[in-house]
Amino acid sequence: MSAASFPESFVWGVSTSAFQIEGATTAGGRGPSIWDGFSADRAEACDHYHRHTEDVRLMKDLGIAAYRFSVSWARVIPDGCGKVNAAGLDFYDRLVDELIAAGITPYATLYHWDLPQALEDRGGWPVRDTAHHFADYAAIVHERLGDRVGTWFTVNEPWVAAFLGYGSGIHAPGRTSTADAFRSAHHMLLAHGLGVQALRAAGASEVGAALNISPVLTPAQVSDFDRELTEEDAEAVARIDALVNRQFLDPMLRGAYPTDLVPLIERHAGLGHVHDGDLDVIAAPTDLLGVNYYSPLVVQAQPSEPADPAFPGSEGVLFCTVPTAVTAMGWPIVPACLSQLLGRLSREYPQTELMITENGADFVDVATGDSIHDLERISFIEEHLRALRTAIDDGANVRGYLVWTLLDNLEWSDGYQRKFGLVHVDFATQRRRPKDSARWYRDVIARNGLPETRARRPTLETVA
Ligand code: GBH
Repeated sequence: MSAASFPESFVWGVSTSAFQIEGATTAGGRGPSIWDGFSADRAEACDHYHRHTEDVRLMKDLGIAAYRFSVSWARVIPDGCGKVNAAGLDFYDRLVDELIAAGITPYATLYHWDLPQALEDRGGWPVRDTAHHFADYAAIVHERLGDRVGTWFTVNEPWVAAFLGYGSGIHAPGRTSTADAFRSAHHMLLAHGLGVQALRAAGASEVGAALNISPVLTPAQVSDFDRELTEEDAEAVARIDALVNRQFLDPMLRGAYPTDLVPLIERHAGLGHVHDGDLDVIAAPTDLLGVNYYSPLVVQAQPSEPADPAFPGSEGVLFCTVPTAVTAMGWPIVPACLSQLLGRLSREYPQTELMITENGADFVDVATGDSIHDLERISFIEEHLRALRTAIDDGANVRGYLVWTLLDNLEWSDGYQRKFGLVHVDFATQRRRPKDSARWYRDVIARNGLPETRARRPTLETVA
């Protein structure tokens, strides 16, 4: 294997999510979801519900092997439980057929944040029943697609859905209760476990979850991972790591909450919502861990700092900006964190095969005529692929890499201004145009490896 090539069986692809691309929020019998009215922008998104054939063709042109999409719960079961909407299932049925005809393996995610509004009206994720409704929904989707979809992700990034949706309130449903955020997190874990059981019982071949795993570092560690920490900084790092990462990894993969997190959960939410036996359900064996990696969280101890509502218990922890390159959203670009993260997961959870289920970045793209020059995106992906290659050399078991994302889309609370796509979308006309990064990624896939020469970041002049 040359320095820039990947294992022969390596799986290349892209990821999307239903609410961010489908649009058609009232078409074909879909029920409302918590996100429909939450973002200030109209939810027409990429109108993928009507344009899926074109979008599958775009993916075929990229030469990808795998496409991870999410299923809209409210399209399949408009009230979240009870009556099934056949037209909703028909949509995913057609999509899967088209993917297979294009030689693309479908990977389905069952929950990417778009809870049916009807279930939110009954209490949402803070309520335990929601986890049981999720398992019923999982079985229904599997019944229709399971003959062609082999790989299933239960929940996507439960930390974000619980702590931004119910804690800080910057995501739908916009509630701000720390107790509810912890309860939501537990019920999403339970939904995962019950979902795994339901999918296994139905004969699913592979199941897992996709987690946002953010390495937590001090500013000094960003340039030197091995830097010794003061006791205070080490404690701050461990506290944030427990909240964001281990709160989900440990129950799923070790059958227990991290011992350093339990007192915090108890203080904010009690433990009454954690029933006997739940952790056995949550720890049902899985086949694959989806890793969504964007950037590290950089923190240091700072006694006067108040808690950030998205990170309960973070009093005394300062979230820092560091002098690295950043994406347009201001997220630090630290590709080496990806190697470090994959190494850590391989050591601490060795039984689990890994897959990068999301990695990508938003930048302000430069258009010249019909072309869209997104060298910064190329460089971002390239550097992360080099870091991934390093981790594989060091023994990490990584099946593949999925770019976030195929299309410029509806970026949650940030709306349409954020551009994460390999393909540009003109939201006035819905015209799609592959960016330079799409062509570059196609070449990477075709040669199963990186080009010999690195992409150069554009200079300030070319961006202006
Ligand atoms: C992913 O989430 C989503 O799965 C996807 O739908 C979305 O479009 C994509 O990223 C781009 O945003 O800023 O304090 O919350 C990524 C979520 C963002 C979670 C960065 C951790 C850092 C901490 N991650 N975030 S904070």
